[in-house]
Amino acid sequence: MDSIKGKFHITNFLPCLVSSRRSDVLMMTPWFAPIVWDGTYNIDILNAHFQQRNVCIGLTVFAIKKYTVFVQTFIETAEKYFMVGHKVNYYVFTDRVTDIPIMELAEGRQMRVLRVPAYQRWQDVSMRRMEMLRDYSYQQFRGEVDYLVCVDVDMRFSDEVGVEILSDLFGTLHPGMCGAKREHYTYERNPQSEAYIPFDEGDFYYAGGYFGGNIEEIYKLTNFCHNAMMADKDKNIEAIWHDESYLNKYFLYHKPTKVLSPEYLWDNGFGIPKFLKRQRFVAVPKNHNEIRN
Ligand code: 2GW
Ligand code: MN
Repeated sequence: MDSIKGKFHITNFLPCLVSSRRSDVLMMTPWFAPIVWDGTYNIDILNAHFQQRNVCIGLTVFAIKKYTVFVQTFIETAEKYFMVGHKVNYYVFTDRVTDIPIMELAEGRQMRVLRVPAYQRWQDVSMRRMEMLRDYSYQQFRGEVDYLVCVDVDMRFSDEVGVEILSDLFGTLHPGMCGAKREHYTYERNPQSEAYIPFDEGDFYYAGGYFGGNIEEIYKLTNFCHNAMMADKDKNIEAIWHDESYLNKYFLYHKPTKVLSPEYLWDNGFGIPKFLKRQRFVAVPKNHNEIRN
């Protein structure tokens, strides 16, 4: 009777389990990590799960020199959309402590301003984030939060980002590179570099501006990236996309346990393709001349 529709046939499951699927996008990596898209998860189940564990989530950003101008919008929009209903610690790394606005936060949410040095070269400003994240993971984050979400500051939240993203180690598909052929990924191609990835390797191209995981995993990731950058520096090499290149190298041999779709890191300069049902975290347009000099 049930010869074709066996016990595990999809029609035997509850509608809410079956509806958590998308047929237009890749939903799982070949190593069985979920790729998080709108319509692929049940947020009520996940909220209950993480609430029960009473998790605290750390959100880290760097606002060095003129990038302090981005902090207000970043935090305001995070208050509205980031992990609402869960415990959140914002960690703002800056060299200009007095430029960071004092903001009123919802209950269960706190902000810590961490004073750090400002490197002269912008490439170093970007890359040294790895070293500082490593050091603070060990010294401070370990005792304060369960997960870290590490992002660029020139961004605003414009839709929900919740516990569906949490996993031991996660990366995000780069909005400009999803759908590109592997050989066109802008990995570092110099074999002398610690970030080198050959043309016939690599799964996805991950964005430098959005990764996370538990503290232990973020410690390992940032430690690897920083050490690789220092080894290259000794050889007078710098990878093509700085920290992003080293991050991609790390993820090649340490597969993320979850991958976030570009919903989680979008730039409206790319338009809004059909598969993109939500833009949860988008780049704030910036006047490069004014802000970077
Ligand atoms: C200054 C001049 C030029 C470039 C960056 C900066 C700068 C960056 C700065 O003066 N102050 C500062 O705090 N930053 C921090 O570095 C800030 O958190 C910013 O979001 C982050 C990355 O710089 P950003 O956002 O200007 O560069 P994007 O959006 O092109 O970043 C992508 O590529 C980078 C590597 O080149 C990183 O991998 C980054 O994560 C990517 O999103
Ligand atoms: Mn950015």
